[in-house]
Amino acid sequence: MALRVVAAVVVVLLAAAPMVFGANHVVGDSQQWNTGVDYTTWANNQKFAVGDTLEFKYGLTHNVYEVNKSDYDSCSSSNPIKVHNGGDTSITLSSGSSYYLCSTSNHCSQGMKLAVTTAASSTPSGASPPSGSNSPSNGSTTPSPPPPPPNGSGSGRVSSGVAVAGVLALGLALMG
Ligand SMILES: *[C@@H]1O[C@H](CO)[C@@H](O)[C@H](O)[C@H]1NC(C)=O
Ligand SMILES: *[C@@H]1O[C@H](CO)[C@@H](O)[C@H](O)[C@H]1NC(C)=O
Ligand SMILES: *[C@@H]1O[C@H](CO)[C@@H](O)[C@H](O)[C@H]1NC(C)=O
Ligand SMILES: [Cu+2]
Repeated sequence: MALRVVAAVVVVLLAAAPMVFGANHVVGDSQQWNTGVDYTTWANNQKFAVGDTLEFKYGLTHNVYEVNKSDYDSCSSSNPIKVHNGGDTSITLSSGSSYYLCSTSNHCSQGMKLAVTTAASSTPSGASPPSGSNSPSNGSTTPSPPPPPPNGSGSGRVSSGVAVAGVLALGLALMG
């Protein structure tokens, strides 16, 4: 009996896990994808992770061009990586930076442009390892500890889900 309950709980949680993975960021929140919105400020208040989705909602006079950094900086829409139309565009984020703008008339230069950078997943950027005088002599010294695991990533959310599953299963097993 208890085993069957535990099995059912685990199955349900495993089935639910993919739905937990990846937050959806509605660009501009209630202001959506529009002129007159500061998307730099908006993006600075978001935490983007690999696997999250960006959802652009916009009127049909607008569009979403994915461009490279220099085209983002100069508001050039002549070499888009991808073009989206239709008023509701979802984009799944991969690692690194991506750049978006609206190509309609001068909307981009009026601020209708967005740069998104996902959180670094493993190695911290910058800060090269110290060299020379400070390094310990080799041989008897213990190896330096491994870098801490990244937090706030999708895998972290999944493993916390697994931990919750374990606690629930244990509780049910003790009660049953
Ligand atoms: C962006 O694309 C343009 C046109 O293909 C190219 O000239 C430019 O070097 C690219 N910039 C970057 C940062 O990749
Ligand atoms: C100590 O490390 C340096 C550089 O990492 C290396 O050149 C040297 O051979 C090492 N010495 C010993 C005794 O392992
Ligand atoms: C990761 O942990 C550090 C220190 O524990 C914390 O300052 C940072 O905000 C955390 N990052 C995320 C994305 O939770
Ligand atoms: Cu526009």
